[in-house]
Amino acid sequence: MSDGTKKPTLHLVGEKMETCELDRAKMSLMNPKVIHEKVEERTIDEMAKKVIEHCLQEGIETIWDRSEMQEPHCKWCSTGLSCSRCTMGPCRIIPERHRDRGVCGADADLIVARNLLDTLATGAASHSDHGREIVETLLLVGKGEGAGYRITDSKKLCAIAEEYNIPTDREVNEVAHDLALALLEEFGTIKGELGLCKRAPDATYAIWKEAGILPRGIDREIVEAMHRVHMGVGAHYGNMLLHGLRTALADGWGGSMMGTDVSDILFGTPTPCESLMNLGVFREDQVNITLHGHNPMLSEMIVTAAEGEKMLALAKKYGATGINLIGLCCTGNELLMRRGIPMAGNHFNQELVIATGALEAMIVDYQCIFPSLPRTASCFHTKIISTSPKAIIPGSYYVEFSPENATEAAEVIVRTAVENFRNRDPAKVFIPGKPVAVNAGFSVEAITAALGGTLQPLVDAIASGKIRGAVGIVGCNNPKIKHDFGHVTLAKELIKHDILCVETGCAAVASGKAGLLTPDAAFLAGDGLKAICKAVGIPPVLHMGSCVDCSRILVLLANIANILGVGIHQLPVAGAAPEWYSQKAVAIGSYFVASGVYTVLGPMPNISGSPAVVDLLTNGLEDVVHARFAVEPDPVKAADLIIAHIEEKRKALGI
Ligand code: BF8
Repeated sequence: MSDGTKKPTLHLVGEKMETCELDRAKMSLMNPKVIHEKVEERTIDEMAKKVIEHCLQEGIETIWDRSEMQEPHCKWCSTGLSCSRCTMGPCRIIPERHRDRGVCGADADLIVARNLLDTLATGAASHSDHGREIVETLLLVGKGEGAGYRITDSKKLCAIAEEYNIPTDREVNEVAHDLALALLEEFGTIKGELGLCKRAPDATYAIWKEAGILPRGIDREIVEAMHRVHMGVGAHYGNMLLHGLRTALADGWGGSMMGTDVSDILFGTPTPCESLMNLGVFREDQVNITLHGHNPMLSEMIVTAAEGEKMLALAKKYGATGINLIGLCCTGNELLMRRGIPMAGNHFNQELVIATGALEAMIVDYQCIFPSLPRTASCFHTKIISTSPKAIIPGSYYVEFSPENATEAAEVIVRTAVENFRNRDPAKVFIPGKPVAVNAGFSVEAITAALGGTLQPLVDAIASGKIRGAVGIVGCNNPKIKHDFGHVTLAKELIKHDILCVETGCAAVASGKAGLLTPDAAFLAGDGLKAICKAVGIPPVLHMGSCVDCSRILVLLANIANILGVGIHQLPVAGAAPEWYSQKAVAIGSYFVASGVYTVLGPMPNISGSPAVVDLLTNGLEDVVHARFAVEPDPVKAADLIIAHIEEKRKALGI
């Protein structure tokens, strides 16, 4: 945490970036047919198609161009068979050349497992460090030093405090102070286990105990994972990957869960709301600001600053009619869930928003932010403003943001954006169309309230077969899968078969852009799910938040399992990450599986160089945690796998 005593100022990091122009002639982009084919193979997002076409015509580089330039990908790295951890190497396993061990003696199984554990721990660290920053802000509020922040949901504060045996019959700030300390303690606790794991059903908890994967502390598991991947420590692939499950559980039932819960305490627990989505949310007559990244600590303060009279007056002085805040990726999901702020899109929309030519500033904190955004922005007047000392981006403008200087920093940032409106070139503005309606805000509390204060009606609907089961569709975009195609096709297939979808992250945004997040989308569902959606007034695909909010899915499953008196692994449910790319997604998929949820991945992880590792993850884990991974890039076939799994679980439960 920064000391926050310095007055926030804005400065350019390094030099302004050179533009990112494509060599159009070399890439055959002078030919409209080539452009059309490229657009069609890149995305199903209709607004994105128009902007991608515009980018190709103008020669503006995007993720898809860079992906093409990287092909063919290294086959050793793609299969996990390369290791560059130490200077005895780097090494590659090439059996046909009799290179079946690295210099240190590690074989294919170990190299693959080490790489995977490293990837997973990176993801768990990212979520958990985000969670820690939120809890540190709660501590400041508890101390009366959290200028600009306050407790918004004191009911949730007290409910969680009670889980930690913290007395609640006192001032909320005192409760917040003690809860923050109890949660921070979980990062390095010597209690031997994480308190939030007690939310799991008894049967699930018992499985973790039996398997030796009950997490002992958030930082501890991540540090131990890093220790195990050092040369000469972990030598058994299975032993290493079991620790991976423990690390993932520390994320899902620890760091991520805190990120969700404490964000709710500080900024409000989401309730159902209506908003708009896709690249059509830009306003030609207003100052447009996108909020991109993950931590609501920053974005909530930007919203407060942008809503103030002072900034509105400044916007008007420069000829704008107002300030239009727009969400992207998980920050966008946080703002949509709690404040109904419109969203431009998900991961692969982040460059396209700049190419609208109508973006005054993109404000970022960390995670999933392309380091090349300042290059894209250099084609326009857009300012990329980075804010976290952990993620300073060359070519961006930087304003250091901390909870202590939040109000002032937010004002500097919004002012910079507003002042940039006068630099917009109207000739470059390209807003591709109109946005679609979405409903969001489905926290566990909101779902429970919509059902009359208990999840029993949902359990009854599942038991009667009106709803066959539920699937958490989560994760990213990946150039190996057509943008949004995996998410949307899978969700449509599942709801057609009366399976309720609960979604987070970029998956939820894909569904939103495709029109699945409205009660009207129930017409695409099977008769049973359609009837429930109509009776309750909910969409067949529920937006449950950002990626740390995958912890909401865990709590939902735990609550359903507790009503039925079973473990999570017995429920007719599944997880899916049809377009995942990130280390964080590996952590999420792993804590889903470790919690008992069969999980189908779209893109294959970089592990195929070890059949033993593949077999452990897709079969062997069944004996350990009663769940496993599957990999199926075709979303229709993935739906078939999930439907078969759900029917099998229903049969076992006798429903
Ligand atoms: O954490 S879904 S691309 S934005 S990693 Fe990133 Fe993936 Fe989107 Fe949010 Ni999650």
